[in-house]
Amino acid sequence: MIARTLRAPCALRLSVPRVTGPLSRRAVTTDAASSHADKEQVPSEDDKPFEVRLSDESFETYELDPPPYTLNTTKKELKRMYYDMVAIRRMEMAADRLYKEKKIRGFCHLSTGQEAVAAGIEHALTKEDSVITAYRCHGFALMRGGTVKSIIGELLGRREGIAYGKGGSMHMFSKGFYGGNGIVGAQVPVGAGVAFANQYTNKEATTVCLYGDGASNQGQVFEAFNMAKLWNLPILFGCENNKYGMGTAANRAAALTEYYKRGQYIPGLKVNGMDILAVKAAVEYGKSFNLAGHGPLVLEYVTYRYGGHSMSDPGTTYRTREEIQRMRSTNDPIAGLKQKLLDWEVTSEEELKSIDKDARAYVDAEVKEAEAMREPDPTWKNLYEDIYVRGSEPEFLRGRIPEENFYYGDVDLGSEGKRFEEERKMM
Ligand SMILES: Cc1ncc(C[n+]2csc(CCOP(=O)(O)OP(=O)(O)O)c2C)c(N)n1
Ligand SMILES: [Mg+2]
Repeated sequence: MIARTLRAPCALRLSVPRVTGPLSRRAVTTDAASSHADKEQVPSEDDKPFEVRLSDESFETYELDPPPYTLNTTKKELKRMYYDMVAIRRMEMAADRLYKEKKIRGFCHLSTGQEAVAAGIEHALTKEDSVITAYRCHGFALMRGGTVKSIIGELLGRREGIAYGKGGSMHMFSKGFYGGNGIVGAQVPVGAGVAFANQYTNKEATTVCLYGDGASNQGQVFEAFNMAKLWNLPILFGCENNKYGMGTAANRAAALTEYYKRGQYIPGLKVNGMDILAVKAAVEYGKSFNLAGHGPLVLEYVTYRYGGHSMSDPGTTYRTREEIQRMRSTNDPIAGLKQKLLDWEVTSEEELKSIDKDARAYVDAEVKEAEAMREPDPTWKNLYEDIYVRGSEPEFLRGRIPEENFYYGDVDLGSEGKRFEEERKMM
């Protein structure tokens, strides 16, 4: 039944220009160093474009012509990509430490191993475009313009955090970044709504809407697909396939693990999510597809998460240590790009070391500042503020009992902190 449905009629083929390139039906690699460039062709200038050839195994397509297997980039951009991935990883390492020191409480999901997805997507977008993702969101928040200080501050629950310290790990937002969403799959219809808003207001923008392989089995994902296709919304649905959900291998949870085909009537594109260049090329292509009015695409970024699902999961009960070690040592997105930058003589060992040092110094300094932020005052104002957009609060918020009702107009900013303290002592 499924197989028959997937062999959709040719009428569904879209009229994007057919590009010459290798056959689309290949197994996608997760080799992070699979792209090629002739070092003789690499210009000496930092911002002069040159061409990189992607591996034949960068993409697999469904009812879609493949993207070009070449990508124009510059030395400057490649170095920035490297910096971005190093910064994300360093920030996640800081979060890991702070969680273990019990300074970060609650949930914390790290993306170590998946950096090429967040960074590669951002390099294909402008700030006019939108991104929305699930709870594994720290890297996306950084790429969308959040500072390390505001992200770590958020994790620590500080007022200067990116969501005033009230969202925590799973709920970070910034301009053009709609979170950070904790309910598995919930961001997919919301992302379709963002794309609908863009279409409705004639904004030339795409929406990148990410979810996990586990989330892709949610009913609401298919409902969102249906509306997106019906209205031809400019959206790039994207399954970050890191091979596991929460303690469950993808093939134990999904009847069809070819996530790029799961839009059925929506064309799909599977991408090597360990190669930042392949990710950038895919999203650039997807964006032009969206903006040409062809409607949504379903992307699948094939990637891998090194750590557990969250901090409470050692991540080794449902997969072998050898598998993790193999992915780390042979498919790492940062090491892969590093190797290419050296092979192509885009940069020297010394310059790379100094980029590493700069990224680490930036992250470390910001983490230090975040740790020095004071804890928020335990006031009623701080507790009830930001439930509504400031200035649009209703008269009161109901408590469990009438005595617990909170009247916004009643807040005495001077004394309410003290009142809170006194009430707490009386409990
Ligand atoms: C509706 C809902 N069901 C269950 C959960 C608990 N839960 C949190 S993450 C997760 C697994 C999701 O896996 P995947 O989508 O592959 O994302 P990954 O964690 O691998 O990035 C589950 C079941 C939830 N948050 N929301
Ligand atoms: Mg997963």
